[in-house]
Amino acid sequence: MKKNILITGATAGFGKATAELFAKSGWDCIITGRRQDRLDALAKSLETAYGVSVHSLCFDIQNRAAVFSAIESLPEAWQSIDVLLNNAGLALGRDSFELANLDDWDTMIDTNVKGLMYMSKAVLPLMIAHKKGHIINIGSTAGKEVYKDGNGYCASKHAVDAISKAMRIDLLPHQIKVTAIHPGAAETEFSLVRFKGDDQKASAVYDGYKALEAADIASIVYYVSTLPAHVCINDLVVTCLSQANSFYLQK
Ligand code: NDP
Ligand code: 8X3
Repeated sequence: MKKNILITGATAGFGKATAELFAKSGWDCIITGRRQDRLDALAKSLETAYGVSVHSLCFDIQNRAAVFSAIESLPEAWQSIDVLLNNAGLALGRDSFELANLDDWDTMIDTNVKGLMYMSKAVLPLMIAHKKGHIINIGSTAGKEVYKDGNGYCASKHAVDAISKAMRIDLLPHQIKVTAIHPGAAETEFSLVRFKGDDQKASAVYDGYKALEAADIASIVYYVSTLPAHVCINDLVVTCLSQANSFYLQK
């Protein structure tokens, strides 16, 4: 039977690469993000290239009402969701705690933590009703070790780690899988967003080594999503060969 995946943050990076891989493999996709033009272009290209159905939902994941109304708006044919990929997220700034920007903290917590919780809470009743489901949360190595000047972002990703563990316990009676994937440095729009459009600072993050690519994460999401029904990968840390953890990166 045809399967579908709901991907938050499908307009760039990991989310877009995941939509491409799943569509190529015959899955229907629900793609979300705030940039309607990118959603439209992606939907069109996936439908044309792979003959799958794509449904897009444009909303800001920080907005609780928008999250719930987006999910409530799903036509019945789309309400049986096999996989929810909680991927939308960002880092903003890299400053010492006393210098960090309060609005940046709010945005990271509202997006990476509260947005992920709202999405899960909105989708779960559908999964429970259909007696199946898999929630995959994108954490980070920043959710495993705290690094200097990472304060707000590291806090938000440690929260994703904790929320994933909590969900796994609480959802046991419903037989819903919960997987957390924690990538290290990956070359996407992530650093451009973090450094607020400063191209030089962003590209310096990836200088001197081969970072992960968005397609690497997509293939891991696909792998964990296609295991036998009784198998669940709970927690997975993935870095490029040049990175050991948040602290050690060989350039
Ligand atoms: P990108 O910046 O390339 O993509 C981020 C995606 O998140 C975009 O599609 C963006 O869509 C969406 N997004 C951001 N804020 C919101 C919002 N408020 N509402 C809805 N969608 C939103 O980054 P990545 O692909 O690298 O990041 C994806 C996830 O992976 C994030 O959670 C990030 O923290 C995590 N991660 C990234 C790593 C890296 O090194 N790249 C490593 C470890 C984890 P739009 O702007 O259209 O709303
Ligand atoms: C992204 C990886 O090292 O910039 O989550 O925090 S890092």
